[in-house]
Amino acid sequence: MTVRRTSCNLCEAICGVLVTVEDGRVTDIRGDESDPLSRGHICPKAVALRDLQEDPDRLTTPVRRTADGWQPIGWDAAYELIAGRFGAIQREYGRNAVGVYLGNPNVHSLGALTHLPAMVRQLRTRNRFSATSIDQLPHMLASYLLYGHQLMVPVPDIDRTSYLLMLGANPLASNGSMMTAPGFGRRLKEVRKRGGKVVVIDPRRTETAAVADEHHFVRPGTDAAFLLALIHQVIEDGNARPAAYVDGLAAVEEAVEAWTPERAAELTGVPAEVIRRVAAEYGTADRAACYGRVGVSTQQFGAICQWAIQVLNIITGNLDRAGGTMFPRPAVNALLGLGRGHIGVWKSRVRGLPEFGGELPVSTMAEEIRTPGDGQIRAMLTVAGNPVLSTPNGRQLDEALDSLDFMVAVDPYLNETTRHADVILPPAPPLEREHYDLVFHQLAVRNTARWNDPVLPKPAEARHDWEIFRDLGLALVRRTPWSRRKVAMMARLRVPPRRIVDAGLRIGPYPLTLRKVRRTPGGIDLGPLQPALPGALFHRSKRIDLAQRMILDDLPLLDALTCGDGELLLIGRRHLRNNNSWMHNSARLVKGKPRHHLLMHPQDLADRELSDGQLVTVTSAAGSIAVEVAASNDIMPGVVSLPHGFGHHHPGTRLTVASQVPGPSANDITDAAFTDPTAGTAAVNGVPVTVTAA
Ligand SMILES: Nc1nc2c(c(=O)[nH]1)N[C@H]1C(S)=C(S)[C@@H](COP(=O)(O)OP(=O)(O)OC[C@H]3O[C@@H](n4cnc5c(=O)[nH]c(N)nc54)[C@H](O)[C@@H]3O)O[C@H]1N2
Ligand SMILES: Nc1nc2c(c(=O)[nH]1)N[C@H]1C(S)=C(S)[C@@H](COP(=O)(O)OP(=O)(O)OC[C@H]3O[C@@H](n4cnc5c(=O)[nH]c(N)nc54)[C@H](O)[C@@H]3O)O[C@H]1N2
Ligand code: SF4
Ligand SMILES: [Mo]
Repeated sequence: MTVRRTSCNLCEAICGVLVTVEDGRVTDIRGDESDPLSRGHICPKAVALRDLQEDPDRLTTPVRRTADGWQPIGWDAAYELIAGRFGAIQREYGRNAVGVYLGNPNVHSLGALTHLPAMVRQLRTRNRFSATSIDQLPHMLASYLLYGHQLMVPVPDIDRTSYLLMLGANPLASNGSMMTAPGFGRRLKEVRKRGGKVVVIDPRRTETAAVADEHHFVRPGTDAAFLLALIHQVIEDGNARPAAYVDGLAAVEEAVEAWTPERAAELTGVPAEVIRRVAAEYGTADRAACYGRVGVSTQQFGAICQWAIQVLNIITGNLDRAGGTMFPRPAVNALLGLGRGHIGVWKSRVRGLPEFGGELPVSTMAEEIRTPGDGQIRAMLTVAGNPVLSTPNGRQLDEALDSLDFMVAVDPYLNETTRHADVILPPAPPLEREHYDLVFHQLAVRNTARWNDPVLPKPAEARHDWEIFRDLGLALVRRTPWSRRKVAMMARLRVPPRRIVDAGLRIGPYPLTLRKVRRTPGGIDLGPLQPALPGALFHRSKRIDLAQRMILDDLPLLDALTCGDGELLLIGRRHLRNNNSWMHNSARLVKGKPRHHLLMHPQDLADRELSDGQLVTVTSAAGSIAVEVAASNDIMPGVVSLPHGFGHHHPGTRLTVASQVPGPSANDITDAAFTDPTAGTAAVNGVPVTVTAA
């Protein structure tokens, strides 16, 4: 029996775990007290690392679709087949005829971060999509505009703050996002124990709202009005005192002039006196942090919301001070590995939505496959993504994928999306991998560094994800004519992740090497966050300009907001034991009470003569689904809540446990046409729906 240290990569909390291995099998997984960031915290999903390892449905060799069903294929034969087919399709229809979707687990894998972008670059296509545009794009846009780099994202300094204002986030279920703070619940308790205050703004009285000092319902999609009114009131109270390196306050003052608390109250449902009081408390707190997550990103005015949150923190002097919002300084600087960002350099072919950071909004993916013409997508590569369940109007995408000439998936499961593939390449599971977290140290509330050796050996015939990207990349490059760049790229693809991490540590801000970090397997503590401005800004001027034209020009769009009498708006939710679209195949995680119900206020049920538990039809502009409804006093009247990631009832998948899990896919009724006008982010929250008896 041995106990090995690693960290859980299933969510952004990156908890340290101790894994007990007996005779080559995992027998126990628990929290690692020696991890300076997670301090022993884990959640019920950690044990699923073992289920992933042992799941008989998990693919362990590449497979190819044939007339006789799925057949194993050798790795090299698979790479040649794929490079050949992609090449032929691009020669015939142009390079944009191959599309790519990169899904969420890529950011949780070292090998994907070090080797996937280089491989994708070999496809030279502009039809690139990822989960970003149904997730954190507005955060990245705000950071790009204000701080000059898309990943220079400040995080609440939760361990020192005295006032935390949270919108559209439920870290007690999600364990925190764009903010790596394992043990979020305990950290919130500590804020309150220190005499601090936690305020939650959410259309549902969430698990997080239950442990906060205050919770206020907000009408979905109207947070921008609430935030502009806060800024208005902070300025009116004389509490706007931005740092010397900040410009544009006068333009902001003018832009929010009409956004009085009374006007915002009418639209948001948050009473004017609450807006006034929160503004006063926020404006005078000695250390305050405002944080907004998925609920204020994947909604119609997500870009305005995330800009406004930054503006609120900046003008109250809370950006870059202890207990406010701060910039992490990780041992490997992830910002250097990624461009600063750009927006609108090209537009999507059919609808003309802007690219961001080289990717088009995922809401345009199905139409780019289905609409004939020059530049139409005829082949797709998906990597660690299940967009049939996770992107708007999944049914339309399901049909679109079926119409492709060729599709490849890098994925361990034959699921709702990968069932459309011609070839599936399964990477080795997390416990067989080495890991250093490049992304989430960049978003962590404390600076730490940690390397994980693999817990279990990888079978000889299995491949790590980085090896798949390397070999597929090489197969693609080999087909191009000789050039210096070709030789350099081939050399680059062959550098293993650990060497990239070592180099990153050596040029990083601390005197570290991979060897030094490995000596402390529980992780090295590099201390609390430190002030970094204005020096760390990527703008050459070393100044922050609040008055971003892109945002200010779109503020008048908010005039279209209404109080929406009689309307129902759909929002999403997460549960501690679910993980997006892909962990329902763990029997241990899915057991217990069903959690797919549509939550609805008793008054809304009564108005429609519906009753608790009844099967109802939920209809939006995109389609309709049938689902059981559950009465809840914790949801705002006029709002219904449905989790995404369910709907595992497609034929041709290999998901023995998940296919028994009840519940439809929420994204069968979210609408690909409903996007944030500023940046094209999918608005999956605040979708107008009707609910009737099924
Ligand atoms: N309605 C609604 N829709 C949403 C959201 C919402 O709140 N509401 N949230 C959105 C958000 S924030 C996100 S991030 C997206 C996520 O949506 P996706 O990007 O589709 O990601 P997942 O649903 O996590 O699907 C993960 C896929 O990767 C595979 N996988 C798991 N581990 C690995 C691995 O290590 N390597 C590889 N190659 N594959 C792996 C799984 O089998 C699965 O097919 O969903 C979005 N969709
Ligand atoms: N257990 C678990 N953990 C996860 C995931 C998971 O699927 N399961 N997914 C991971 C991923 S990919 C991500 S991106 C993060 C997301 O992390 P969070 O953002 O914390 O995710 P949610 O729990 O969906 O919380 C979003 C909240 O927004 C609220 N909301 C919806 N619409 C609005 C609105 O218009 N205004 C306001 N103010 N609130 C609104 C919802 O009611 C919900 O409480 O979680 C990650 N962690
Ligand atoms: S909170 Fe749970 S899922 Fe997230 S890293 Fe920790 S143990 Fe894993
Ligand atoms: Mo996400």
